Amino acid sequence: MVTLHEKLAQQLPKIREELRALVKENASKVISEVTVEQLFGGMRGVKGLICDTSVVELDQGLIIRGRPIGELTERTPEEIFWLLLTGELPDKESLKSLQDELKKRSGTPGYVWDVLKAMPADSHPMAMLDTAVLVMEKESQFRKRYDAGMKKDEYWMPMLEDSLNILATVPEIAAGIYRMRFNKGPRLAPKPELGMAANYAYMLGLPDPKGDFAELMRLYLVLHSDHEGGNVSAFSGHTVASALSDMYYALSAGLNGLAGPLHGLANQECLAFVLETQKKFNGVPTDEQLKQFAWDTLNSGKVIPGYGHAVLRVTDPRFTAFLAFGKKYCPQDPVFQIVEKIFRIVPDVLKEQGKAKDPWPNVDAASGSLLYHYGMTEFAYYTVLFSVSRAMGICAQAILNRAIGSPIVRPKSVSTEWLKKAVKK
Ligand code: CMX
Repeated sequence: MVTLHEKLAQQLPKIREELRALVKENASKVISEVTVEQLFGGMRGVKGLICDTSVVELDQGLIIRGRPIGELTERTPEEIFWLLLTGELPDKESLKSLQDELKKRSGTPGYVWDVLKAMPADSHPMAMLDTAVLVMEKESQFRKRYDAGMKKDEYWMPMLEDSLNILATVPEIAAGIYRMRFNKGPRLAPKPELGMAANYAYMLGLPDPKGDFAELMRLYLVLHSDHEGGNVSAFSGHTVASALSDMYYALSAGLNGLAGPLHGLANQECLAFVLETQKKFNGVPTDEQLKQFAWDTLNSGKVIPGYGHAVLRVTDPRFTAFLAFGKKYCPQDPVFQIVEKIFRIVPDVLKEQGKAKDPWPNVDAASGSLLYHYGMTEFAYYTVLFSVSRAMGICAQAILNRAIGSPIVRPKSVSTEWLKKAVKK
C-alpha cells in the first residue's frame, strides 16, 4: 500500500529530471505558431501550455492519462483524482488510504456558513460556491509554509494538502448551498464514509430510494473532472496559481470562469432550452417542429446550448456516457426524450447553417435532463455540480505544475498599432 503523498514523492523527482533534460535539449525547437486569426480568436489551437493530467483529442474527446473517458465510467471520483495526479489507478488499499484522508479532513469551518448566509438570497449558487472557496483561504497550508520559508522542490506538498482539504469539504459546501439557496430545509451532516459521490448525493437530500441518483452523481463527478489545460477554468486556475497564489485563490478563480454561459454555465442554459422546447410544443415535438425551432433559435442570434466545442469535432464521449445512463434509467422521461431528439436533429441544422465548427453535442447537452429526472429542478445549481467535479482537475493540475516548477504565466500581448506594422513587413 502506498499513500498519494508517497506515490507522488516517488514519481516527481524523476519527472522533474526528465522535463529539465527535455527542455534543455530542445529549448529552441518550434512547436507552434500564431496567426493573426488566432490572435483575435481566443488563441484557439496555439500550443502554449503543458498539461499531463489529460488531453482532449478533437476526434476522440477526453483521455485521462492515456485512458479514454469512456473506459472510466465505472470508476469513483477518488480513483479519478489519483489517476489524474499519478497516471495510474490506485489499488484497493491505496484507494482506501485516500478515502480515509478525505474522511479525516471532512468538516466545513463554521464561518463559511456565516458568510454564505450573509449573501443576498438571490445570489447565484456559483457566486456562493466561489465565495466559500475564497473565504477558506486562511486555511491554506501553502501560504503558511511559503511565509515560513520553504524549498521550491517542496511546493507541491502543501498544494496537495490544500487540495485534499478542499476536496474533502467542497461537496458539503456545495450541498449546503443547494439546501440554503433553494429552501430545502436544514443542511444534512456529511457521511464521509459513503465516499465522495454518495456522500454528496446524500447531503443534497433528494429522495433516492434505489441509489440511482447517487450513481448519477458518481458518473457526473467522474465525467467532469478534467479537460486538459487550456479551457477557461483550468487556464484561469493555472494563471492565478502561477503567481504562487495558493489553491484557494486559484480554484476560486478557475470556478469563476466555469460560471460563464459559454463554459460550465451552458448546462443550465441547455436544460432551459430543452424545457422551453417542451413547453412550446406541449411535450415532445415532432422532428419538423424541432428542426424549425432550432432554426428560429439560430436566426434570433442565440446559440444552441450544449452543442459545439472549441476543440472537439465529434460527439463528446461524456455526452455519450450520459445518454447511455438515461437510456438505462429513464428512457420514458419526456425531457430525456427531447434531449435524444435534439441529438438526432440539431447536428444537421448546425451543419446546414455552417457556422459552428463542431455541430455535435458536448458534455452539457444531456446532464441537465438526468438531474431534472431525479428532482433537481433548480438548474441555476447545475454548474455547482460541475464545479465539485472540476475542482479535482484544477487541483491536480496545480499540484503538478508546482512540482515541475512552472513559472509565472506571462504571454506577450501586442497593440493593434504594433500588429498593423508587423503585418505590413
Ligand atoms: N449554436 C449556434 N452557433 C454556434 C454554436 C451553437 N451551439 N457553436 C458555435 N456556434 C457559432 C459561434 O457562435 C461562432 O459564431 P460567430 O462566428 O458569429 O461568432 C461560430 O459558430 C464559430 O464558432 P466555433 O469556432 O465553432 O466555436 P468556438 O470555439 O468559438 O466556441 C463554444 C465554442 C462551445 C463556446 C460554442 O460552440 C458555443 O457557444 N456552444 C454553445 C454553448 C455551450 O454548449 N458551451 C459549453 C461548452 C462545454 C464547456 O466548456 O463546458
